[in-house]
Amino acid sequence: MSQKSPIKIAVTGAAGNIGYSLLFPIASGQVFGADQPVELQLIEIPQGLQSLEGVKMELLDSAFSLVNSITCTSDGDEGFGDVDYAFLVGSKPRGPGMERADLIRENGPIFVGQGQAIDRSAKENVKVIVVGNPCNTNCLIAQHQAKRVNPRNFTAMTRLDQNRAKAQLAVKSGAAVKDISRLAIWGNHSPTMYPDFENALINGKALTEVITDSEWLSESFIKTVQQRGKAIIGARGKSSAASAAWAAIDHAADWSRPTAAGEWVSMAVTSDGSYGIPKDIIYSFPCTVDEQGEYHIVPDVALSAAAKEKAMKSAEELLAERDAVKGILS
Ligand code: NAX
Repeated sequence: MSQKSPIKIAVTGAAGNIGYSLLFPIASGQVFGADQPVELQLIEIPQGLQSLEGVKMELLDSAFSLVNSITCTSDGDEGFGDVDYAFLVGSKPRGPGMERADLIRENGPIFVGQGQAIDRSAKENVKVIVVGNPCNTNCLIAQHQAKRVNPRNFTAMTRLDQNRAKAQLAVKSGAAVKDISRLAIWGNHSPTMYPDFENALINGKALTEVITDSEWLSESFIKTVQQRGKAIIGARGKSSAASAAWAAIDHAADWSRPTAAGEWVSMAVTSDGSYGIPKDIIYSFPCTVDEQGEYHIVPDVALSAAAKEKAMKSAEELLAERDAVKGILS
């Protein structure tokens, strides 16, 4: 039997908490298929390289039959060289007393450099998944630097928010997570995101007919999803890592295969002006993916006045973030 050609996968921040949880499922074939060999190109800042060597040793010790090679580097051109997928995970965490705008300014230059390296060195059809926060705006920054790559190929991750929302709804309704569909996240990966329960289904039935506690849905549910990251830090003393890695895996896997009939996946993608959301910001919409691995924003989703207001509020936040980094957008 002839073997598939290997695909090259770059992961930045590969020695970090999310990186550590992300690399093993990728190496095992759970993301790109049990017959798909991979070449891992792991990128860290120089201070992270020693720890990254340890991660490489563990990957080797797992004896994954699909891993053809593992490169550890601080050089963007080497790390992104010829890659098919790039997971941009590495960025500086928010420090004590730091405002969101400070974080955006601190991390912006990282994504300028990585966008430029992707432009010079990655495959033209590379698929980029930005996880490092503030992920929507970091994605926008990198996208602006990589003019050779189709802007559609830059996406940011709101899948963790979708997964969190589905899990909350499953607990509340007593249904299984798999029975909940069309739960989409709108907007920014931030506390302004809007988890749209109005269009969600449980076993094909309107979710609002199954969960009739409308106050819980419009207040407690939305807040819980919006604040879940903070709650995890409060409980664990560290930010979400394994669940974030699994969400990145879901995002990548769902971008590489057709979406199940009737289902939607949340992806932060370049706005084309749908639903009145300003064009060219990286905004999370309900999407479907076709046979060719192309995503499409789901058209004609009915949004109530309250939902539209929330969706627009998150867009306004993204416009303000774009404004904060306009000096580094080319
Ligand atoms: P860690 O601090 O554990 O790891 C980050 C790693 O990135 C470190 O090893 C660091 O050396 C490396 N790094 C920093 N700058 C780099 C650069 N310029 N090039 C390459 N590597 C670099 O953080 P971790 O818990 O792994 O989180 C990573 C990012 O994901 C953070 O920005 C975090 O806020 C973000 N998250 C995003 C989520 C989402 O849903 N989009 C949820 C989880 C998480 O909060």
